[in-house]
Amino acid sequence: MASTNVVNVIDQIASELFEAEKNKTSVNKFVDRFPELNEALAYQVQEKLVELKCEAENTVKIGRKLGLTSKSKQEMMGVHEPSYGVLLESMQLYESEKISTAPFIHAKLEPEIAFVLNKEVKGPHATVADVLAATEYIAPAVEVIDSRFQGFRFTLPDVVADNSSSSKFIIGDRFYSPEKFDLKLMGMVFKKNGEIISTSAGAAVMGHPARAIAWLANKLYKVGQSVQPGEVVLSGSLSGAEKIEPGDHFSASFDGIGTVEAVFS
Ligand code: OOG
Repeated sequence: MASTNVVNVIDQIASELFEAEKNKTSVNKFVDRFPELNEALAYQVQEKLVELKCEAENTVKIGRKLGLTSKSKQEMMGVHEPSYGVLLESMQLYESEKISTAPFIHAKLEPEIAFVLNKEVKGPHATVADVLAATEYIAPAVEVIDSRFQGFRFTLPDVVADNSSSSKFIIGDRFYSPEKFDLKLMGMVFKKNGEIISTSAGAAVMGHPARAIAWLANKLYKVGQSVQPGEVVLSGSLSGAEKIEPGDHFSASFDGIGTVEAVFS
């Protein structure tokens, strides 16, 4: 049973993060104000925040995202462990629509490989092979991340509480069985306004993008959960995140599975 004090801290942080997103204002890191905010408590804040968002947006959970699964992202953010967050139906956007930057605080874009599962993946010893056997299809994706923290500055518990900087995501409309591909060697070219901004391969994500999902299943096991059939999972950025400005046109092309594009206004 959580003590009243802990419940108050969870509610307080969740509501400040909820208001920050709604009002497009950023907040300071919470670890300084709430020294008790560790990773485990932060995941409880995340759950509360997701509850508030589901209620306010009349939406439902459809999957999870991994964050900070690549060296380039860990170095960029100064956080050296992965995190996960929850994806909601209201976060999904489509390639054909122009995305307004108006609701964002200081959004960035990341190229990722999306997995859609048709079987449960359960820890504590889930492997890459278990994830691949449970994957119905993979697809190219981009994630819009938008931290509620000033200057994108946070510690691991802060970013966990903030639903791992989740904002929006787009999944390309062609789907492939993972069997035909060696996902560690899958090349990726990330472009902004026609210029290449980074190149990478699947192995940038924990050596294999499916390893990020195995990590997620093993992490969820500790709180009595698992990755569920039907869930969409974004396996984490293959490269550094790129700032989004109105008028930007991004594309992420993956060897063999095609390109996903995102246009902003
Ligand atoms: C945390 C989320 C990073 C990824 O794929 O690495 C992330 C952040 O950098 O704000 O989603």
